[in-house]
Amino acid sequence: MARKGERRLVIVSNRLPVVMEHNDTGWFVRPSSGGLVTALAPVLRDRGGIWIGWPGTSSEIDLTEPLAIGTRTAGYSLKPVSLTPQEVQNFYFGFANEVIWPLFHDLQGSCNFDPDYWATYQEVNFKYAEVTAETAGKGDYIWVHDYHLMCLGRALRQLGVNSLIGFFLHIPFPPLDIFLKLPWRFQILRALLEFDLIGLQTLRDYRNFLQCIRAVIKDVRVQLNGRIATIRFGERGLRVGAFPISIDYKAFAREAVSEEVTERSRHIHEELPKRHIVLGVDRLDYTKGIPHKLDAFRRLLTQHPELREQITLVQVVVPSRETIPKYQDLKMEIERMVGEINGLFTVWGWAPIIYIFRSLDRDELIAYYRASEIALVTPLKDGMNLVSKEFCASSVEEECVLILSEFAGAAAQLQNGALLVNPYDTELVADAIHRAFSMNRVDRKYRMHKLRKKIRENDVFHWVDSFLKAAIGRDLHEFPPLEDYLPQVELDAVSYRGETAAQDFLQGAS
Ligand code: GDG
Repeated sequence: MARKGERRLVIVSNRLPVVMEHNDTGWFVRPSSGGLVTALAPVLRDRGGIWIGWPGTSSEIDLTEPLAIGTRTAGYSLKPVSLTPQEVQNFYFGFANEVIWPLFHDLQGSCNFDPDYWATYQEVNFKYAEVTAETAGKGDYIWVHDYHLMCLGRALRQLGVNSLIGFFLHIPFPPLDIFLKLPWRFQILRALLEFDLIGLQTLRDYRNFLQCIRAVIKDVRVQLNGRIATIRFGERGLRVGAFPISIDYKAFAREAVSEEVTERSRHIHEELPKRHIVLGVDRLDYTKGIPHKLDAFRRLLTQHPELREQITLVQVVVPSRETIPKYQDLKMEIERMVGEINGLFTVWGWAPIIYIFRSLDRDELIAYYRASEIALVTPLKDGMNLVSKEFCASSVEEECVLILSEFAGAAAQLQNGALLVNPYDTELVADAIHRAFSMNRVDRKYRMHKLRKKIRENDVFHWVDSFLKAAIGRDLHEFPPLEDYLPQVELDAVSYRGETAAQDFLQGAS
């Protein structure tokens, strides 16, 4: 139990930061990868806290023991939310991934606005709210993450929770003309107004959000105050700001020079002697622009035959959402293109593309970062993109070049050192690879030094600190350190109205 009056950090996200796996001896837990986990795990590991989310398996299995083991190793407690297969289908694969994900990445043509998805989305948000209301104490700070849980603040209020609640959107917020396509545009914005602080990745997202609020919600007053805006709506007042997420810079820089990583990175280069490595690391997702990138690489080899046998694209694609047909099609498209380009240009002893379709362990990932001369990060749209920052942090010799899409949130911070490209302009991307390949050492060092400084000064702890300062005027170090937690968290009761509140919520939001 937390000491009386002490504020704890309660994180709520769609998934817990672990993957449950089964083998002959039973269930076990391993940490999962992904942007959100990479960003928040170091924070909670240092300070402890509670993480609420779906454990990724069907509700019939008793997860108490494996999760307790996960808790011991993770340094924070995990609280599961159970979802039925039908809920996972309509809420996660349906509303989150077929409606909000494509729409918020400006791809409205890929949306499936199924009203059943919306109904389940609200029900599931209410489920998360019930677990959160049971778990969080009155003084705790509840920090909700991402597009799966945009109605959670509203559900919590209807359950009588008066604590301060923050929300951070990891993906972009779309411009008004795209957002207006959403059939539930009013309900989503209205629900978001129940949070006390809304954090977005960039100033572009922040401006889009405010424009949507002004256009869709009547009688709302928006007061701009530098990078933070105050919204007044009836009795409520809340704040909105841009808080660019980042990485644990020191950890990447430290691990990059470890014996293990140095050895692995040397080995990668020995396998590709005297060749420049161009690295791509992307989740399997149509927003990451992988086919466009492959097309640009084909153009480069066609227009600059002198680069053949001197340059190799190592493209890591991390499996993701593989049961969705659109993602299966994308995988086939990528593999067809890789096969075609390799078939066209390969000569004895050199293939232009090394394609890896699996998740790498962390040391291996950092070894690839360290071994590569160029990183090619070209999403069509991305909330931030942590890979670009991790590559720079791991580039300890400061001799590498980052090519970055201007549509990644990271471009706002990294524009002075990276070569910015429009990922749709494959000729421009090919030129940028050529430029990076030919860049002299002084320029490379100058650019990478600037990039690393920027990321070092704006690391993940800075991100959490600025969000919490705006939320409750506290620094991260003012939350109790890990040793102040007992293994089992005792709960403060909250005013709880059960069924009636669930019905109010559903009626109010539909
Ligand atoms: C969302 C937003 C936003 C990747 N491959 C491996 C691996 N990873 C880790 C990387 C990085 C993370 O996954 C990917 O983060 P991104 O930011 O690039 O992208 P999303 O997963 O789409 O994340 C994004 C982010 O949330 C945070 O707010 O930046 O815009 O879409 O940390 O290192 N990790 C390991 N093996 C891999 O093969 N161990």
